Amino acid sequence: MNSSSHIPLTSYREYPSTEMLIRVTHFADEVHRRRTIRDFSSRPVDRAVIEQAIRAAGSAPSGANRQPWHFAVVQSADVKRRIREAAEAEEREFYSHRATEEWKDALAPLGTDADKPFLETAPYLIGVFAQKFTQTQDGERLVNYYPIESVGLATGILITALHTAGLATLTHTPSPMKFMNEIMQRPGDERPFVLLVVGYPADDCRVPAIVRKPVNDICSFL
Ligand code: IYR
Repeated sequence: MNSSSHIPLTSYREYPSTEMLIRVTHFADEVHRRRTIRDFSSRPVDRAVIEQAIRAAGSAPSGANRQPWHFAVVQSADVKRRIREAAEAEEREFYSHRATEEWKDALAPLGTDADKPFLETAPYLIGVFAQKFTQTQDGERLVNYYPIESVGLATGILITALHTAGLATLTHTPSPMKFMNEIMQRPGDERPFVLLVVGYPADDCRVPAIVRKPVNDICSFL
């Protein structure tokens, strides 16, 4: 390995094994409190909180460290209205034609439909985009590796960071999402990954009674 550009690892922190278990259990409890919501309050949120959450997302590992992500943060009521109109048009198609009966049956417990008022109510919409290419300083176009996987990892950290801050999210995926490029002014070679709705839950917010798979059902030790 060419180590000329390597530096000592100074940021790593080890914890005593008892503390290790306490910390990870606390973290697991904390993230298990997170719920995806669809009833948002219009209460404003400090932009600095959004910036720090995005900074956290930017720490995700990525293929060849290309960091192939862009987060388009929408606050403007006008832009939100245009996004809602475009998303609802796609969703109407989805619910009336595109979705199979099997798919609609799977969604029934969530109680979703083509109306997406939260796209205007919530204080922030974050369009997450995956960059298939990186433009170098001298105009060269490099292909990125595992951009979708990398952006998925960054989005997980973003959702967790917002949850830690006391905010709620909805991972909204109107399908297709290509309208996001134009409305959010992103280049055509960026792929919209998710439209993250961010804010406080409405006072009367209700969530579906879902359960999470127990740990023994989602892992195996070999
Ligand atoms: N995009 C639609 C449908 C939808 C699809 C899945 I998969 C979900 O987990 C939830 C909804 C909508 O947002 O209503």
